[in-house]
This record gives sequence, structure tokens and C-alpha cells, in this order.
Amino acid sequence: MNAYLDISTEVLEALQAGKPVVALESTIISHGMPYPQNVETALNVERIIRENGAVPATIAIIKGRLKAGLTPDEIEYLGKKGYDVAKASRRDLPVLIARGDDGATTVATTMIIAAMAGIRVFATGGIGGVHRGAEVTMDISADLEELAMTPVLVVCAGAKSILDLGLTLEYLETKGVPVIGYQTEELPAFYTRKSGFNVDYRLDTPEEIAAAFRAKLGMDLKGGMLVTNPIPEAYSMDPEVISKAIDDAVAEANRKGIRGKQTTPFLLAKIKDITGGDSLASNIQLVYNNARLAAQIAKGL
Ligand code: PSU
Ligand code: MN
Repeated sequence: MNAYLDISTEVLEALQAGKPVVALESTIISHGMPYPQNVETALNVERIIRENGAVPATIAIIKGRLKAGLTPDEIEYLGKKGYDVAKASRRDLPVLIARGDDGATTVATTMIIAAMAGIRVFATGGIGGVHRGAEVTMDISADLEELAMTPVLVVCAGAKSILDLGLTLEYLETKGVPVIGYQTEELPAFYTRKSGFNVDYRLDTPEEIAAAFRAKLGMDLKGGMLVTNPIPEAYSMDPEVISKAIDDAVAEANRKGIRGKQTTPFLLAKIKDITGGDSLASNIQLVYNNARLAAQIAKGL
């Protein structure tokens, strides 16, 4: 086993017994939601995965160790520390580990650690992608490169239109990452079920999704697969309200010259402020919805 990695007993036993395991990220806890809703959500997500017959493996970096499977105390610790935990993408790992620091794992880093541990399915809210204006800024999330190279299936609710969704799909196409719509032809846009863009394939059952990913793994094609699961109708937001909030947030980020790894957390926090907590409630529900689907896919694998 990897000398930098600690797998919790529960996760290790599940993996050894061939039981389904679902990875979960920690940037969503530290940077994606305020305390204490972040901790409450993270613990609920773990419960939902268990209720659906799989074992949750929340992933983070704690005191210089890569962790697959956290204790509730460790989740509380990361949630309380919030923005004081370093947001850790692929490029951040070497220095954080060498220094013995903590790190909240993004989609990219969660995929890396999941793959090291032998976990194949991962549930989250939204992924990073090609930002609006990337033709000038070159701001493209490392999440997309990771999807291109690391064999983990990621269940998300699509991507927020803080990103350029059209360019994000083009990038994924170039990199050979299949974009699957669960029971939909249309790419969901996180807070809303529609985006105006089509996914590559619509698949209607967790078993069909598992079969496609099994084929990808079996052929040893490198990289993962992106499963987009629309937010439940009851929690989806008014497209005009959310689109105005996002436009305002992006404009403010540009005005303030926000760059690099700060961009996504800044935009997420702004949107939350502007929509006054409505977006947080939707965000929480779509994560639960993704956890359910991911557990079912993991069982099918
Ligand atoms: N998008 C969201 N919610 C999130 C993130 C993105 O709607 O919580 C987080 C995820 O951890 C994702 C990361 O992997 O931000 C992407 O950051 P960047 O754009 O800097 O690569
Ligand atoms: Mn970026």
C-alpha cells in the first residue's frame, strides 16, 4: 500500500470484501458550505450512502497524511476550520504532505486518493471546469485533467454556470471523458435541471452506468467518467434568479481581480450571499441525491 495513505478500518474491510465503497470530497465541507451546515451535510451524506448499501469514504489530508475514510471528529475538525484548511488540488499535494499540513481535497485530489485506495466511485456536488473568459485567463480546473487520467467515476449535478459549460464539454470531449446524463439528455446546471447543452449519452439505470464504466476499466482506457444527475425538481431554483446571481458574482470577481485557486470559492460564497441561503438548501439536497445514485452505481460495479 501507498506509504502516504491511511485507509480507515471500515473502508479497508469493505474494499477487501469487495463491498461497494463511495468516495466523498472535503473541499465541499471546508470551502463549499458554511459551518455547521457543512458538517451536518457531510455526516448525512455518509448516512445516506450506508442506507443505500455502500460504505462512505470521505477523503482529506490530515497532518500530512492522505486519508480515505474520516471519523466524525475529523469531519467536524475540517468543517470548523473552514477556509483555514488549504484547498488541495493535484499541484498542492507535494508541499502539504512534506510539511505535515491539513488539506481539503478538491474533485481532482479526491479522485487521486480514491484511486490509490482502490475506490472507483465518487459522489460530489459540482465539478470544476473551464471558467467563463478562459480563452483569455486560461482558468481551467485541474478537475478536468484528472477526469482525463484517473480511473474514478464521478457523480455530480452537472456544473454551475460560473463556468462556461459549452467549453467545459468541449474540453472533456477532447480529453476522452464520457459525459453521462442520468435519466436526462440535457446537461444539468447544478441549481437547475437544464443548461441548453446535451450530454454525450443518456443512461437510465445505475446498472447501465456501472456496465459502461466496467467496460472502460476493462479496456484499460485511462481516465474516469462523469455522471451528471439533475437536482430533484422540488429543490431546483428559478433559472433567472440563479443566473442573475452568478452574473453578479462573476462581475465582482473580475472587478476585484480574484484569480487562481481563490476564484471558485469566491464565486460560490458570493452566490450564497446573493441568494440568501436558498442556494445552500438546494446545494445540500443535490448532494444527497448524488450520494444515493453513487451508492447504487457502486453496488452495480
Ligand atoms: N464547484 C461547486 N462546488 C464546489 C467546488 C466546485 O459547485 O465545492 C469545489 C470542488 O472541490 C471542485 C473545486 O473540485 O471547487 C474546483 O476548484 P477549481 O475551480 O479551483 O479547480
Ligand atoms: Mn482555476
